[in-house]
Amino acid sequence: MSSGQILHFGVGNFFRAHLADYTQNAGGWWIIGVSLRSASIADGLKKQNNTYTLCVQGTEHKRIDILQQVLVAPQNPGAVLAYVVDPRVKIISLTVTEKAYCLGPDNRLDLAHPLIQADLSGQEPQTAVGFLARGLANRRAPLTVLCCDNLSANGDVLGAAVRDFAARVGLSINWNLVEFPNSMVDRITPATSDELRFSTGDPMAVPTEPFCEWVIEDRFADVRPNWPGVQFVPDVAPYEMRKLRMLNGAHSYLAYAGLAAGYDYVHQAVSDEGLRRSAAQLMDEAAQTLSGDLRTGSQAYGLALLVRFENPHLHHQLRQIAMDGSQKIPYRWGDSLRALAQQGVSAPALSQAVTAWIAFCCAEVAAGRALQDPADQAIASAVQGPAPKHDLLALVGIDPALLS
Ligand code: CS2
Repeated sequence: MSSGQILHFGVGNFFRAHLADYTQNAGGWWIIGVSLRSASIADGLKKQNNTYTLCVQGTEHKRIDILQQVLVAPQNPGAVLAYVVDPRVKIISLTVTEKAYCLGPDNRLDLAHPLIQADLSGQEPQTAVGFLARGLANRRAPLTVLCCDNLSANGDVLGAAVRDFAARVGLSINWNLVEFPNSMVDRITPATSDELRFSTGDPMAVPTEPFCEWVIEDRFADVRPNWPGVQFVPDVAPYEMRKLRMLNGAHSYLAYAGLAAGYDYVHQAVSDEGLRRSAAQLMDEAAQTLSGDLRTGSQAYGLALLVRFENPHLHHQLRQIAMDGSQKIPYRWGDSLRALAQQGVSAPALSQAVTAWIAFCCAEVAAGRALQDPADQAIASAVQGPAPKHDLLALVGIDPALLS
């Protein structure tokens, strides 16, 4: 059995239900967590010896005790950098959400992003990309950087972002030592409710579904845990396209259309006949952009997704999924819309989804609610400007001509 340490950026519920669970099942490995911003998760976990209850709906309550410690990067950036360099750390993994990569519309590092500007200026890093680039400049041992966020070609994109950062400040990095495999991650993991905290007696409990999936490009610089159930493949792209375009694509549609219809949770939205039909149609449209076996099996995959969405025990809030639309929509709908246009196929359900997002933005601004989106200001000015639809579509890189 292999052993080693993983340094993990982003200690939210998804990581605690996915990578932490898989790694505990593998045995022999420890995880050092890093919170890039708030201290609340680190503080909460520290009070209970860095352990917590993973509540796998319908099956088990499992104690996860694989975290050695959780660092809060703004409190101790030097310690985080030291771990990036530490040869005992064989893998650095990330679940920091789409927006934390600070990418521009071309999926490259946005060098004008205020946090990236600050990191480039030589201050102690604040971003994952800044920590990686500055740490890698001093790294002498092989390292695998494993991005586990819902971005297309997530490893390639992160690798390019780190390279762009390093090039901008003239850091010299031994790239032969580092691999950035792509990966597809899947496990529906809602936010923790007060009810769950109360019923488990664990303020840091994490609810999740029984289903989980992880497909990783088999490109590691050094040893890795023997994660049970993980598929190691030469090319992750087909799996990642299927998951992003079908699962996440339908999720985002249900979020925007479901909120407009007055629902709070995914299981309610998917039980509405009209919304369910449109979500299924969106998945059918997305499936036409897939290739080979995954396209052949897409109908069964889509049906299984509807069953997962129907799960009434998860209480997965539509508002949680609706967050950060500007960051999610390009991968979830934009890529499918472009692929279908190239095939000359119309996409009414995907177009309906885009319309639902536009309506959601307009409704939130009209109601005076703060948009939970890093592009909140741009969205608000688009909505209040002369051409809301045109300007909102430009924000997510969707050409109006693609919509049916
Ligand atoms: C969801 C995802 O919040 C969201 O945007 O679509 O977190 C989704 O639950 C996961 O990707 C499922 O693996």
